Parts: sequence; structure tokens; C-alpha cells
Amino acid sequence: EDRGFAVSPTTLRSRFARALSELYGREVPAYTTLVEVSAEVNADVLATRDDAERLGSIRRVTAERHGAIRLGTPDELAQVARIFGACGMYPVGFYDLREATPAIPVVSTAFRPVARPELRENPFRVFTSLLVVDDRRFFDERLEAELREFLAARTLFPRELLELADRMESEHELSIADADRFIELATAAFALSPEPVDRDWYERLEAVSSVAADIGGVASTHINHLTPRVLDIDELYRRMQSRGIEMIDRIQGPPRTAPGRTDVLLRQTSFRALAEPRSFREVDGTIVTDSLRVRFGEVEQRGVALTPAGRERYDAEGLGGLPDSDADLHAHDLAYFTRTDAGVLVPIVYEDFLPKSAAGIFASNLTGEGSSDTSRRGSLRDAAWMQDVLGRTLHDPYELYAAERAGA
Ligand code: OOG
Ligand code: NI
Repeated sequence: EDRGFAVSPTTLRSRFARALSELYGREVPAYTTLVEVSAEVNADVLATRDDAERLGSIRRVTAERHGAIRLGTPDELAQVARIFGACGMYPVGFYDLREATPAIPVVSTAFRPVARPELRENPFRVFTSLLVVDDRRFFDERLEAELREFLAARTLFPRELLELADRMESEHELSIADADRFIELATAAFALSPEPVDRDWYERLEAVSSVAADIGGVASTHINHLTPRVLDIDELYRRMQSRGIEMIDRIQGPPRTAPGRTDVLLRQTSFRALAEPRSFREVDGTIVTDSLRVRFGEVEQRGVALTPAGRERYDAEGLGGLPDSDADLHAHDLAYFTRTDAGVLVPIVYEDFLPKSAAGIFASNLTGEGSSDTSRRGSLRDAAWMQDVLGRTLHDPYELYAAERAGA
């Protein structure tokens, strides 16, 4: 709740999510269609199912978005942590997508609220990926050196924005004017830049990986996608197709659960990246308008969070490895629940991501195969490394769910 004329981190987060949503809707009109269809599906589920709000109030679900951004340097990651920190969003989880199939040259975390009341107010989260420039499976020494030089020369986040972020983190409030300025600068930092893309440089990176080109081939960053939450993703998929929007060929994550059975983890799907006009600088210096397909729309349905044991079973055997009832999931410590005063089990919703789906989402929108040489050495990146870069706690998602179950 705001005190007087000051703006809280919670309010800043809601405003930031809304501002990015408006920006992305202007930039990618099909996203607006996705949001509209999601709202229709959610209204229908709410009208027909008694348990529609078991995994979150309709108010939460309607405002719920996740974004995805891609960064090039540890410094950029540390800076974005301050911007999200001002909005009460903290790094949770470590995902190494170089280990996925196909391998993507990034490691990732997700910034999100960690406390249940904050998630209830606004659960905005951003899947944030960092290019691993010294991984020899993707980049040789020369390309690494050029990437480092290119990335070191750019500034993604203006100093004024970072100062406002730091003030919010230390004082837990900003004046209305400062909050307005924060939203303006933070939103602008994720808008698609009209600056011409250097054709030769972009294409050299694209030959290795189109994700590397999207990150290191341009002097700015942008939202890659913004994802609304829907209560019935199969129904949403059908309705999008019947509106003539080309969806990727599948829904990622677990299959649909039987009626009456609690949804599990996370199911996601997306529409194909759309050609967007972009300006290019050719080798001879001329500027031309061409297009790039990198940004898309994704939608997701969330279910109960699984414990490490439940997740192990799901990864090995799929949904069939898990019992049907909440009582059994709880009794065998396979999924996280709390209880109402009357003793009824309430699922703790999964607030994180799935590396396999994430790689699938990346892959479904790659322009080419890219080239990587798995016989060459990788480079060490792990949660400890990332925590060091962030300069703040990198939360373990399981610890957060366990603490919530324990009533902490
Ligand atoms: C991130 C892909 C991962 C998800 O929902 O799993 C992701 C990206 O494309 O940058 O957003
Ligand atoms: Ni996503």
C-alpha cells in the first residue's frame, strides 16, 4: 500500500508490467490478440468451472505476464538486477540452456517476486538470459574478442535509471515524479531500437546462432516476448488457430491433466515470430529497410509446483509417474500444498520455468540451425558464478516452495 504520495516497489512492478504490455502491444499487434483471446478463455473457464481460481485469483491471472530479455555481459545482468530489484523482483533459479537440445549459448535466471503476498498483488516475472561469449562450442577466440569489444561499447541502461532503481531499493519508495521517470526510462530501455543493424556483423553472428545475433548483433536490448497466463491452453490454442494465427506445432511441457486432476508445472505455446521491419547498414554504408523475425507471442498455463522427488519422477516418466489425487501428491511429498483452516489442500502454484520448454521456445523461433562444435570446450557457468555476478542472493526455487509450505 502506498504511503501518502510515495510509490512502493509493488506498485512500481504493476505499473512496469502494464507499461511493457502497452509497449509490446504497439510493437507486436498479434500480442494484443493473444491477450484478448486469453481473457475470453479465462472468462469462459471462470463461468463454467467451480475450481477456476484454485491456482490464483482471476485478478492475479488477468494481470499476469512474464517477459523474456537477452543480455550480453555480466555487467548488464548486474544492472538489470537493480532495475528489477526496485520493482521487488529477485533472481530465482539457474538454467543452463547450453545443455538443452538444441544447445542455446546462454545461461538464464528469472526475476520475480518471492513472497506469496507480492505474487498475489502482481506476479510479473522476466526470464533473463546472458550470452556465454567464451564458450568455444559456439565462438572462436576471434569472435569472442569482437563480441566483447562490441558489447563493452554499448550502454543498455542509462545512469539516471540505475540511480532511481538504487534509491527505490534503499528507501523502499519513490516520489510520484521519480516513479513516473523510472517507468519511462525502464520501458524505453526494452523498446525495439530504430538504430540500423550492421548487416555484416549480424550475419556473422547469425551463422553461429540467431540468439547470439539477437543479443550481440545490435547495440540495444528489447523484450523478446511477453506472455499472458491462460486457464485452458488447449482451448486458447484452438481459438488462435481459428483466427488464422500460425502457432508452433505443439504445447510444451506436461500434457493436459484429466478433468478434476490438478494441473502440474507449466504448459506453454507460442505463435511464430513475425517479420518486423528493421533498418540495416550494408557493407557499403547504405541504409536499407529489411525485416527480422525474432519476436513472438507466447502463452502459458500454470499448475502445482513439484518437489525435487516429484520433478525427478516427472522428468523420468512424465505425468504418468505421478499419482492422480492431491492427497497422494501431498502424502508422498511429490508436490507442494498448503492447507486452509478447514484442512483442505491448496496447491502452491509453480512460479518458475522449465529448461526443456525454454529451449523449445527458443528453438521454435530460430532462423537457422546455427553451428556449434560440441567437441570443443565449454566454459564453466553455474548458480554460484551467476550469484557472484548478480551481487545478490540467487534464490533456489525449491527452498522458496518448501518455506511457503512450512508456513514461513
Ligand atoms: C526465452 C525463452 C524461455 C520461457 O517461457 O520458457 C522462455 C527467450 O526466448 O529469450 O521465455
Ligand atoms: Ni517465455
